[in-house]
Amino acid sequence: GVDKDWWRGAVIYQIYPRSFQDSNGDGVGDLAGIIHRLPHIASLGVDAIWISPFFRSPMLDFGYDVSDYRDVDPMFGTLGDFDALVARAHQLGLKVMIDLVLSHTSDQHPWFAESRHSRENPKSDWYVWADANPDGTPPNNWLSIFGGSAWEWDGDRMQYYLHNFLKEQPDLNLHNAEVQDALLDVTRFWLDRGVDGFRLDTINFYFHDQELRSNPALDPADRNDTIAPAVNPYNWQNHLYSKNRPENIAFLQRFRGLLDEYDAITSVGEVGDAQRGMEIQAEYTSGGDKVHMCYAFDFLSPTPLDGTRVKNVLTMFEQGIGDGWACWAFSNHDVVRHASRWNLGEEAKKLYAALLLSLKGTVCLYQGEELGLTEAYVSFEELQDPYGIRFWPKFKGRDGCRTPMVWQQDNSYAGFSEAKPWLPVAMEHLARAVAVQDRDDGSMLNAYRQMIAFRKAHPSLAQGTLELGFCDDSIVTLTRHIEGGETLFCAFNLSNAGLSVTLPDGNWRQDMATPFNAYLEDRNVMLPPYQAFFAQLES
Ligand code: TEU
Repeated sequence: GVDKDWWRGAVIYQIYPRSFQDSNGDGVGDLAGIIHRLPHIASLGVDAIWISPFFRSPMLDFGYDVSDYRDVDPMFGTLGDFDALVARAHQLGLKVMIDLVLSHTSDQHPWFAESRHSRENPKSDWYVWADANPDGTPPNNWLSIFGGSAWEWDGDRMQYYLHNFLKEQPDLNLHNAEVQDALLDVTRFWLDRGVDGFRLDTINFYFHDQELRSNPALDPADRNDTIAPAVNPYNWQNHLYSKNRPENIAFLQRFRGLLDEYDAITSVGEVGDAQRGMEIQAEYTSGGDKVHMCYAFDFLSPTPLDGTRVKNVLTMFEQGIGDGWACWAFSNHDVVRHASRWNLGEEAKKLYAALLLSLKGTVCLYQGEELGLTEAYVSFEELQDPYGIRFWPKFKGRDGCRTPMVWQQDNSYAGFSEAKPWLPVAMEHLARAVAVQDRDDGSMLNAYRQMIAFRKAHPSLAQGTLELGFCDDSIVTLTRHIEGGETLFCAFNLSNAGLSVTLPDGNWRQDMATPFNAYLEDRNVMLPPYQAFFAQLES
């Protein structure tokens, strides 16, 4: 039968389609390009792909502004290409997850055109409309993540509409049951096309407070820049009323009910909440009747990831997640690549990969992470991201992690395209191209392959119980155990100095199938800089 729990502990590879592989020479990646490169992804040993949005879109937020949920943007191909992609991925043993953006649409979506037209049309209540204050100002103090008020004046309706992101991304009103029905129909459309799961964009913004109460200001000590960069005034509010409203639970249950009509479908919700993170993540993923996984933001923040922080985050999840499930990532299309964010050298990158792939939960890798790519520099003249353009130069935007994937070194556009790409190829990435790393046993790429295989060979890593051992800034030790199966001891040296730790009691056998060279001296685990150690308990 089908393993309906395949997603528990799976490794998911995130594709940003604009920048993965161009097949038609327009400088922008496409679905046919992804099909061409699926063997590379399969060679990593991952379980699934998550493709960032490829739906019809004016591309003001590069696909996160959808104008037709049921079609592929011509820039990316056709529905036929999508069907071919699913078929090929399945042949290669890869599940396919797509990125549903249900919280808002593009202002070019026909629903919005109709809704803004008048106050009395069938879709007049499909978005969040509100009158101005008597002095003409917006209804409350809610802010857009991308800058300024979250309210935009519409001269036709003579009302404000809500947008948590760009003004061209109006928020849908999920308090309206017809809107919920329409979004579930969209979901069904893709389930019927054979997808295996969904990444749900900004599920925390599905509902807003219907009384439109203003958000309280945050005490400066409680500011947290994991969601928005510190220069953004959005960070200075507690978004109590604009997100994560109680009505979300019932909608997520409806959504899950639909998924459960199909076989072995999964969902990972983007549940960022700087103030109530753990509580919301547990709430949305527990009970088996809402989303399957929460996409954890804790390791996406600029805060350096030392051993103490790893321990604190893992402890918080152990205590807080209940029967819910986490999905971890170090990098994605929104944040500075972690190699640069944490200033990691080659050995450190491998060590952090091993740590990520040893975590309890599900893991997302972002395209190029397996090559050890650093953040690319994109000049203001070349910048495409509206968020970066808004806050330049204090925040340089998200383009530095969205530059083209590098496939070959000896090609001006790295084998990505025959035309000038929409964002420049980073010259310093060329020596890290897939073709170069493929032939080098000691490469980053092969270290990722080895650690993914190691995770597969040791189910205690993805799904076992987690017991934290000695941890400080430089070292993390964990014991993992799976019922009726192995017990694994893991030690990670996150520092540039040699360290040793003592083995826990018991008879341990070192497992050498990793890219590391730690060793035992009696009961001392000797860990050279940035090395990891794994051992199994002998019965
Ligand atoms: O991001 C949601 C989100 O909260 C963003 O503000 C994110 O934290 C920010 O980009 C970090 O720099 C999702 C998508 O991942 C993002 O690409 C979209 O722009 C956004 O939703 C709007 O759909």
